[in-house]
Amino acid sequence: MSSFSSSVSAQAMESLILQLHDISAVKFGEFKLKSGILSPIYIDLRLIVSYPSLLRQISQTLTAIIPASASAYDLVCGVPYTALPIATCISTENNVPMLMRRKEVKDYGTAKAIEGAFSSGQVCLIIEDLVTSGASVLETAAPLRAAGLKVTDAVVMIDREQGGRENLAENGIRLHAMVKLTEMVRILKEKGRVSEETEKMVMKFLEENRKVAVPVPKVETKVKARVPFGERAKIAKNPTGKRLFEIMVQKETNLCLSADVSTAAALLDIAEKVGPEICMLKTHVDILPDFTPDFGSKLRSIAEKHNFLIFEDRKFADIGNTVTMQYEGGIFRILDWADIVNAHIIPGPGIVDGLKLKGLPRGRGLLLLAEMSSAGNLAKGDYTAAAAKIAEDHSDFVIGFISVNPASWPSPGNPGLIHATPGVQLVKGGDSLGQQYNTPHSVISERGSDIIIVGRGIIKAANPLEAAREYRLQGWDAYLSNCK
Ligand code: 5BU
Repeated sequence: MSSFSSSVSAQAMESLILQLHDISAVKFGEFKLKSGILSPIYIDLRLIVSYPSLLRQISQTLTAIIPASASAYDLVCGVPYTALPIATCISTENNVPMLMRRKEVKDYGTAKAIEGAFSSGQVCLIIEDLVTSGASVLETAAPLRAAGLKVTDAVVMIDREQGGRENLAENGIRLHAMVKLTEMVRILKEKGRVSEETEKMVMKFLEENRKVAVPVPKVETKVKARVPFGERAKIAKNPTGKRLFEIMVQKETNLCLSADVSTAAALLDIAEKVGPEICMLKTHVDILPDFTPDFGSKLRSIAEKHNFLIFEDRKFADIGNTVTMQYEGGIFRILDWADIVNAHIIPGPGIVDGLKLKGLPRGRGLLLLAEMSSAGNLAKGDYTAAAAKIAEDHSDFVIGFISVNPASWPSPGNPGLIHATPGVQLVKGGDSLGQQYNTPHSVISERGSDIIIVGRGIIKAANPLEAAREYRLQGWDAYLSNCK
């Protein structure tokens, strides 16, 4: 293991910042960002490769800022691409081996996601140039962790102070930044490089953009010790609910993939690839333009091969008589291939009776929508309590709930019923249409859910299989942490 000392003089730091300004790695003006917004500051640290002396100083400074308490590393890995030369310098100067993460892994089966020699259990320090939300550090941590490496710390040149530190901490990674962006702007102003007016404008911009991040309310509830899934399998009344618990134990996964891809072909493809990582695969069959009647049997054979259940997220919401027809008939014939469906309880318990009439003889299971993940939804309080009551009354068919914060429910409820939660990504936040994300750790170990349902966090990742592995590890670790 290597050891780094910690201390950088204010003078050395100032000199570095001035040099970054000299080479225009930090620029002031009016710049259009990828997101379309106009920014008064632009940072491009790719330029440092053209200034070897500066690159060396940066690497030495990054080495020096690691606190002694977090200074033992077996390996370093830079976040591609800008941080790669920095990581190389840190590696050679400190004689610590380096790893490289491949950004594009074309063939999931054979291509390596990480280049270099390592063994499972070694500690890897992540090196990054600029941290905003922390997402790119997490994307690099994911394959490293999936390969059995420990990732606990990341060292970064500039922290934009836009939630990165908190998001990384949430994922078990401490952030060590050479300089915060606001500090950097203040120093440039002090040294006469920018006017007071520019400084104010940049500070205002940074403050306003900080507000763009979707605030996620702090969860106060703590989960008491869990009944392990294996025990709950014995309590579950419904055969599909029982099987789901058993699969989770056998495969050590509480991950459900929400396969919201654009075609049936792509869905079958991702089911085949990610199948070994999941306990359940969730579909929205009505979004598939190339649906054919053999879709169900094709998906079922993949599910059998990889031992996962199929959950059609149909969200039935009509009177009992109508849902019997919607469940069984039409083009999709959901009853024939979906192990599990879900329903709103807005029509009252008759909807459960209707679905049960068709589903129970086939051994199928039902999840009730007790809560939702989207901002401003109305499924709370008495509504959630009513869902819990209906589930208890029909626990031969109802296998559990779509829920968001079951630890906050007044009663812990029947342990034979399962909780599955959508709105999960490695970083807290949301999308532009009201979706709200919590992390696997927060969903499972703080909010007391059992299954994480992940869509875009996996399917939009550069490498969906690796992303699925990372979610599986995080979800399962969070479950185990409550079992102790
Ligand atoms: P995402 O890409 O991880 O945001 O996808 C979430 C999926 O879960 C998507 O298929 C939604 O339809 C589904 N979902 C949800 O997001 N929130 C809810 O409350 C319920 C379902 Br119920």
